[in-house]
Amino acid sequence: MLRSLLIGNSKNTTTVFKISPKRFSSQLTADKYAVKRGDFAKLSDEDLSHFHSILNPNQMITDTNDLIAFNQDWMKKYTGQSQLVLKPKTTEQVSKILAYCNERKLAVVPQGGNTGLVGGSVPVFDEIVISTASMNKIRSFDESSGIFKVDAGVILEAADTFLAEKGHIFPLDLGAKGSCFVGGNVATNAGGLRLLRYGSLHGSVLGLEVVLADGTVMDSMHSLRKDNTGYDLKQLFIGSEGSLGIITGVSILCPARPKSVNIAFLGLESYEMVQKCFQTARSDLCEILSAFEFMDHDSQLLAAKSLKTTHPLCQEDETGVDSVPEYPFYVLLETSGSTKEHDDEKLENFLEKVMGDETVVDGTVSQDETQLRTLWTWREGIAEASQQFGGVYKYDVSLPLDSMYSLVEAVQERLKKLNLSSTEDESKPVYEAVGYGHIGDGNLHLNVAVREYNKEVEKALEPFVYEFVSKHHGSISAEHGLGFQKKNYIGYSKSEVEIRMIKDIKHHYDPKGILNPYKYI
Ligand code: FAD
Ligand code: 2HG
Ligand code: ZN
Repeated sequence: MLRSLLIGNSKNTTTVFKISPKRFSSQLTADKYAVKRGDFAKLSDEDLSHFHSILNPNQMITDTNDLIAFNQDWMKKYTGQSQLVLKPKTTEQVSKILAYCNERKLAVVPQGGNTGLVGGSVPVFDEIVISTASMNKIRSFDESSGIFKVDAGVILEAADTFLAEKGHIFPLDLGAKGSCFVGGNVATNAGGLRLLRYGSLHGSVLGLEVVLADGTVMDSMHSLRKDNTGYDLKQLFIGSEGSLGIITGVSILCPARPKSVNIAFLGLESYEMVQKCFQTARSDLCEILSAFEFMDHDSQLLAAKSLKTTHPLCQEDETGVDSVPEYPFYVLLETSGSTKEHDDEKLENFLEKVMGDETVVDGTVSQDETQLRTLWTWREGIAEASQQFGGVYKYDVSLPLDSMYSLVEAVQERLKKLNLSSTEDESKPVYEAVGYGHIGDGNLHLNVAVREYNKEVEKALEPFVYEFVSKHHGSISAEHGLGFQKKNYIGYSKSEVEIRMIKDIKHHYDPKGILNPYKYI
């Protein structure tokens, strides 16, 4: 029976500092992956003086300690050696910086909130980091059309908070919302938790302002829902991961904010039941279904260990904050609509049906905003929980629904066979391989939690995972992108002709290859 929820620097300096090799030692991406430095110019004191003529001293970072955060990614898997971070405030400043870098052949890395999960946002060698952190103005919002225009460096959560006051919602939500930037979201074509409802950014972004490698500004910050004149150029930059230009402005269509939101957190006995539950949700909840996420048992164990609170489906008298009931799978389902009574009734009927025919064996629903947020943490918290033991290998793949979870099982079996995996034996490099994700979008997240980053584990996983995905006609990246991690593997998802066309476009708009080298392709 369904029970109600119980849970109840910048330094003013002109000298080029060298990153101390000792500080990063063997963890440097370039060493770890034996990358050869491209034929780019090296930063000189004259370059610094030039940047000083464009920016204020507090828009330039050269201090060794202050550079660390910009050189290392969120997973602490990739480490670069940049000696300079530039923080332009205007599109004109970005344009002047890129025109100069292009002329000098200085390589650059566009960086947003640095929450990317494929090593795309940090340098490999000494590329200059161009951070959009100081480009954080909301440009305009049209209440009648819902068209919202922002600088690329606006934090996703700040954008959504602004829109909430106007009765609208940003059509993207993800666990990193407090840190990632809208420009970074567009550059990665982020998918997130409600793609099922609001679709991809390829549909909701109406226009972009982008600075090309040579400093040219492409201004297409349109307010038009329909425009069939010529190629839709903005699409080239959505998901281009900093390889084609720096996005400085985004125009996006933001729908009305739902007035009524419900969450159900469910326990299920098998992956088949997860699929059945999704089919029923799609047909019976239909227009009010706004998210359908699944988690396997061990992903919840990882979350429990890191969240240190009682699992939503644990009985009141159960002890231990890091225990999880023995259901093999969990589903978090969200409904969003405009009339509470209508949505409640629909959800109740749905739950009666799926519990009546034992598709679902346990569950709880949110009763208020606090409970709703807490339930989401058990899904959103897995990304962070999976790296609590030292590191994590992450894969974000698209697969047909019926073969989706078999990838997790195949990887678990492979790691066991190779004697790499154990939750108890600390001498084994792998702690656990877990699966979860946006089942409504056909997107699985496979996380392999490790005690430390380890070549043997990486070799066991790659290209094994990509071969599996290719064999099942999936995509090796459903949402996080190619970045550094998958740059050699695009062939598993794209044909030779497609790869050639991608290379042609890159070469055309960035002939010197200064934008985010060593990544993407
Ligand atoms: P960054 O990490 O700074 O950069 C990412 C890439 O975009 C880099 O290649 C960078 O060079 C480029 N880039 C950044 N800004 C610009 C710009 N202005 N112009 C051109 N290129 C630029 N992703 C999802 O898709 N769905 C999820 O549900 C999701 N959940 C996440 C949860 C957590 C806890 C974390 C840590 C990450 C998650 N991600 C998710 C991945 C990540 O948050 C997204 O990819 C996000 O969109 C990256 O935004 P960012 O501003 O941090 O970009
Ligand atoms: C999510 O859906 C994100 O939570 C992150 O895309 C997934 O960390 C991951 O692998
Ligand atoms: Zn995701």
